[in-house]
Amino acid sequence: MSRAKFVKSCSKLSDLPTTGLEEIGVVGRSNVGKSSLLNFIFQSKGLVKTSATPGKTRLLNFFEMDGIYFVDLPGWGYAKVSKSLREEWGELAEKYLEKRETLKKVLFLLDSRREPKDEDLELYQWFHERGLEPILVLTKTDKLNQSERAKKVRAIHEFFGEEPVVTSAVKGRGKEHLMKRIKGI
Ligand SMILES: Nc1nc2c(ncn2[C@@H]2O[C@H](COP(=O)(O)OP(=O)(O)O)[C@@H](O)[C@H]2O)c(=O)[nH]1
Ligand SMILES: [Mg+2]
Repeated sequence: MSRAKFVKSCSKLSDLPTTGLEEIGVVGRSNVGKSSLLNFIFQSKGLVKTSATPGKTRLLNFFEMDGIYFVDLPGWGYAKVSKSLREEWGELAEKYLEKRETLKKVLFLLDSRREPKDEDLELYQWFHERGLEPILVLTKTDKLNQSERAKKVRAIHEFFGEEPVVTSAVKGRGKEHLMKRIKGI
């Protein structure tokens, strides 16, 4: 495994890298644990900034590891109704997700302590329709005990029709499973 490195932050589509490397997008609500999960995957403490710095939130942040780009996308807010979700999220993220040809998969993060909403399911289905392969990732599972965790995994499986990868950036849980899914093995 090579060391992960920061590539660039993009504020518009014309900024996107043109190297043709395949990309994995990381999506989910603000605070779900996107940046922490990336640091965990990269085995780095501070490569990905975990505090939502105003002004940074609308950027697409590119990192590279093992010849794959990982893209930390802007998070969408809490408690927004479905209709405004995409608007809130920002045009850049939406256009990127719609059109980017080198984007192959998205890690769709779900917080262990939250109930998935219909709008999450809509987005998940939209990813499938768009030909992306959404991989459900349950974050912060250190906050649940074993039986709560099993129950949560079942509930998500029922809701989305797919079992999530169980992770904890704090406990260092789930990396191997996640990397297998990312690399398609
Ligand atoms: N207990 C626990 N907290 C986490 C975990 N991952 C992230 N957090 C915390 O959740 C908050 C949001 O994390 P961050 O990675 O910045 O979320 P982002 O907004 O989706 O990028 C921070 O306070 C993190 O310390 C985890 O696996 N376990
Ligand atoms: Mg973040």
